[in-house]
Amino acid sequence: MCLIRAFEERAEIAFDDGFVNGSIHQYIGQEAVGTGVCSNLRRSDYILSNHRGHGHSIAKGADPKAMMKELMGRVGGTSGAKGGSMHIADFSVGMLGANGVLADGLTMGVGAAQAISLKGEDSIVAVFVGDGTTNRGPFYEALNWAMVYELPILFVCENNTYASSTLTSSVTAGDGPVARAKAFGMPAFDVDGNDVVAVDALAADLVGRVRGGEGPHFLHARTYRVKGHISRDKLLYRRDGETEENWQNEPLGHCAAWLAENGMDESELRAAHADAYAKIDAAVAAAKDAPFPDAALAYEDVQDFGPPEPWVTTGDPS
Ligand SMILES: Cc1ncc(C[n+]2csc(CCOP(=O)(O)OP(=O)(O)O)c2C)c(N)n1
Ligand SMILES: [Mg+2]
Repeated sequence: MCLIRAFEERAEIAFDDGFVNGSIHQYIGQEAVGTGVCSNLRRSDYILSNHRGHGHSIAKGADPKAMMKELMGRVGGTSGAKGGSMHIADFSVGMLGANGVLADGLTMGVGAAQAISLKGEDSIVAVFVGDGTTNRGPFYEALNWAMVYELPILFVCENNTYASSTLTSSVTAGDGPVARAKAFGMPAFDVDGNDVVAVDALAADLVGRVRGGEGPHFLHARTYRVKGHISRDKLLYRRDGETEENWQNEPLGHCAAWLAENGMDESELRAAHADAYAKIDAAVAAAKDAPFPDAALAYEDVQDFGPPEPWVTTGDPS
């Protein structure tokens, strides 16, 4: 969680300083979800992520140095500098990709789970999806297909309260994501997503059930997007004091209190933070030092069907 927090804070500075093109969606305030879930996965398991994917990638074991290079479009980036912040992937650790198209990770995750099932492997897939995205059609297709084929997949809904500038509750009918998952017959559970110990415990249970052949499960984590939707967001749609109130319950502070209660010395915690920032500062320096890729590489990794067929008309269009 410290590493994710440090990455997101330094990424924002890099963005503000003009080193990152496009936009970045920060995971600050949600670190407990990705960490609690991924700490229960094996390297041979897979995750699919969304547009807010830095935290998921780090939690699954992607190298922050290569990720920072990807954000800055440099040689050595996780996707060869062609993806950027929203398209980080690292197959070597089972991170099958972040995605800028809402809900696409769900359907691809179902595809990965189907492949595992067909091959008879014991890996599982975890897919991260935002609360707002549960109002998109592919969410339902994915849940339905996963249940019909009893696939080894854990759906993780991160309910951070907002979909861009919209309160998700104001555009969502019915009783929310857990009820919707249960409507497909899928076992679905709710947890305080700011409490990493609680997320870890629930994820351990559900990952065990999925791996044990009990089919798809659904984990709904209540949390809060402390930062704006993207880094430039001025949060003008929030009421006064809302962010500050929610900051009181952010997951790193929550976890620090739990660790103190359970006997961890404060100096150890400070050392963990210092270590995380040192690692990320080194990643930023390495990314700034790395060259931009050769322009000719833009034509590699591109599907090429050759020149287009000549246009054939069948007659007079009138
Ligand atoms: C298909 C599609 N529609 C719209 C968008 C624009 N968009 C990007 S993020 C977002 C809100 C997503 O909210 P949520 O699923 O709650 O995820 P969060 O950003 O809160 O993590 C929208 C509407 C998109 N990327 N893809
Ligand atoms: Mg959301």
